[in-house]
Amino acid sequence: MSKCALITGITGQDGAYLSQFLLGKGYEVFGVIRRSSHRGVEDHRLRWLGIADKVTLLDGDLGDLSSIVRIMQQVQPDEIYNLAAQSFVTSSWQQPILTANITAVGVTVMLEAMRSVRPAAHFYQASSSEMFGLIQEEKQSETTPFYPRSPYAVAKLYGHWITINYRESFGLYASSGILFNHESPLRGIEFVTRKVSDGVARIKLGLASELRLGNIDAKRDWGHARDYVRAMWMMLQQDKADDYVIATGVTTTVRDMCRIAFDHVGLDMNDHVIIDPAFYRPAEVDVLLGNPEKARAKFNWVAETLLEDMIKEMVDADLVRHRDASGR
Ligand code: NDP
Ligand code: GDR
Repeated sequence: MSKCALITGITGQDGAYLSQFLLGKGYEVFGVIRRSSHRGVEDHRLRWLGIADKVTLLDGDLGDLSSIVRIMQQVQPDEIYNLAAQSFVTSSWQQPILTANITAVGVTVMLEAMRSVRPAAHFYQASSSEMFGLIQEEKQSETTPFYPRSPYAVAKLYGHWITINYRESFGLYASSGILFNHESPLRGIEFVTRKVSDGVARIKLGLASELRLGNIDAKRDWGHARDYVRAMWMMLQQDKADDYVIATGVTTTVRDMCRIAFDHVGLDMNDHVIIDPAFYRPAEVDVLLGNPEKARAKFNWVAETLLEDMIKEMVDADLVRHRDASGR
C-alpha cells in the first residue's frame, strides 16, 4: 500500500516541490489549503509543475485547530510536513501577531492534532536559519546558539522548541529541519532572489529600467528548493527523530547574487540597481552560513545545485513568463 503524506503550505514553493518529490516516490499526497479570495489561482505552483490534479487539497487553516483535526482524521497520514507559515521576514514586523499565531502557535496546533489523531505519524517542522540571527559562530550548526532578529525568527524559534518538546514530552516522532535560504523559479516574488530574477527579466525585455533593492551587503547561504525538499523526506526516514541543518556551506552577498543574474543576460547591474532604504529592515541578519555536516554524515544529503546555475534557471523562467505575458 502506498504511504500517505499530509502537507501544510502545499501552495507555497516548498509544498509544490515536496508534493512532486513524494508523488515520484509513490506517495498519496494531501495538502491543506486555506480558503481565500484568490481561490482558483493559489495552486498555480502545483499547476506549473503539472501535478495539480495529482494531489488532494482540503480546506483548513493553521489558525483553526478543528479544521486540522478533521483533516487528520480524514487523511490518516503516515508523514506530516508542516510547511505553512507567514514566511516573509519583512511582513513579520507589519503583522507580528498574525506571524506569532500561525508561524509559532500553528506548530502546536499541528502537534496537538497529531497527538490526538495520529500519534504514530512522522512529523516534519520547517525551522529556519533565521533563528540564528546575530552571528555567533562562523558556520552555524545544530549546536550554535540562537539569537532571533525578527518577529518571524522569534516565532520560528517557538515552533522549533515546541517540536523538540513534544518529542521529549510525548515520545512523538517529530523532527525539525533548520533550513537555510532555498530558492527556485517558484519562489515568491517578495523574496530577494526572485525579485532580482524577475527584475532582470523585465529590464532585459524593456518592460522596466531599474531594480530597487535594500541591503545588498547581506550574505546568505542559498540552495535550490528541489534539493532541500529531498532532505525533509530523508529526515523522516531515519530510525529516530532529530534536528538537522540543511545548507550548502557557501555564503554569497546579495550584490554578487544580483551580478550573476545581470551578467547572465549581458547587462551591467550598476546601470540598473538603485539602493532604496525603504527595503532596509528594522533589524538585519547580516550573514548566514550553514554547516550541513550532520545531514551528510547521517543520511548522505548534499546540496546538488550551485547558486549560479539556480539563478540562471530563475532568470530564464522569468524571461519566459514575461515573454509569454507581453508577447515580446
Ligand atoms: P511560502 O511562503 O512559499 O509558503 C507558505 C505556505 O504557507 C503557503 O502555502 C501559504 O498558503 C501557507 N499558509 C500561510 N498561512 C497559513 C495558514 N494560516 N493556514 C494554512 N496555510 C497557511 O514558503 P516556502 O515554501 O518558501 O517555505 C516553506 C516553509 O519553510 C515556511 O514555513 C518557511 O517559513 C520555512 N522556511 C523556508 C525557507 C526558504 O528559504 N524558503 C528557509 C527556512 C524555512 P497561501 O498560498 O494560502 O498563502
Ligand atoms: P530572508 O529572505 O529574509 O533571508 O528569509 P529574503 O530573500 O527576503 O532576504 C534575503 C536578504 O536580502 C536582503 N535584501 C532584500 N530582501 C528582499 N526581500 N527585498 C529586497 O529588496 C532586498 N534587498 C536586500 C534582505 O535584507 C536579507 O538580508 C527567507 C525566507 O524564506 C524565510 O521564510 C526563511 O526562513 C529564511 O529565508 C531562511
